[in-house]
Amino acid sequence: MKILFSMKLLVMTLLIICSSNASAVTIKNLTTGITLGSDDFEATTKVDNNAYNQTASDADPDNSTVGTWTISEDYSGVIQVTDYSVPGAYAGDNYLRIHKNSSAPFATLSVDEQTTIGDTIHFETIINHSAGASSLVTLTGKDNSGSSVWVTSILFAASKSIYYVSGGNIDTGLDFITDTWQKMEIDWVVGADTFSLTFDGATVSGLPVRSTDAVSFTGVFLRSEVAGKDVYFDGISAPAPKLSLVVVTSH
Ligand SMILES: [Ca+2]
Ligand SMILES: [Ca+2]
Repeated sequence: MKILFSMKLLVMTLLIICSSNASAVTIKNLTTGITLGSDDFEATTKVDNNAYNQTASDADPDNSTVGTWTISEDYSGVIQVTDYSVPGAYAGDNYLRIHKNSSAPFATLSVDEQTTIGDTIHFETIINHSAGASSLVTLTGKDNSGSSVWVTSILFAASKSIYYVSGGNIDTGLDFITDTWQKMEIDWVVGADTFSLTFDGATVSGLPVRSTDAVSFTGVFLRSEVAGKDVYFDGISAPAPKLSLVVVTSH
């Protein structure tokens, strides 16, 4: 009886740990269940401890759990993994800071190319804009000839409105708050002409893709759009499971 009771407790505890990991994914193929890209920036080799400085020594993300980062920056300090206290990490100690300088720096998380038409791709991140900042978050794929195309682009405008980019910038009706960590999610079925955006729990579906030519999925790139402003990303994988209190009453 006591063994059975202990087993029950163990199973309940495992269930709680599993459920707290359920949102752990940045990029996942929901059809196959395979995680394609994941990073919480806690395992990166170097961390920038300071506010933005373009000549700081390089501290690019280089140790994602899954997927591969490519950083495009003209000065080493422009895109950095940092633990600087402003705004501070959403989870853990570290987060990604993308500063916009006179060039157009961006960070790309590339994944194993997904070529099965009809598979559902899910992307999620926690995002935070400094006041006046704007950003572009784009899922990428390839067309039939193997050329890269931009599948879905979400523009966070300095007006705090969220647009999708498809033959122009079109208001989703969703807004964001500056200096605040908020969750964004994109769901796209490989080959589909529409996608859905979920921001802070509110979902808008049926948004036209930027390019209808994509027949595969290859990753996501993140860009800051307003010179002198920072955009931050974190929580790309879930923090370590929180300790859960399990109360069991015996009769
Ligand atoms: Ca850098
Ligand atoms: Ca983190």
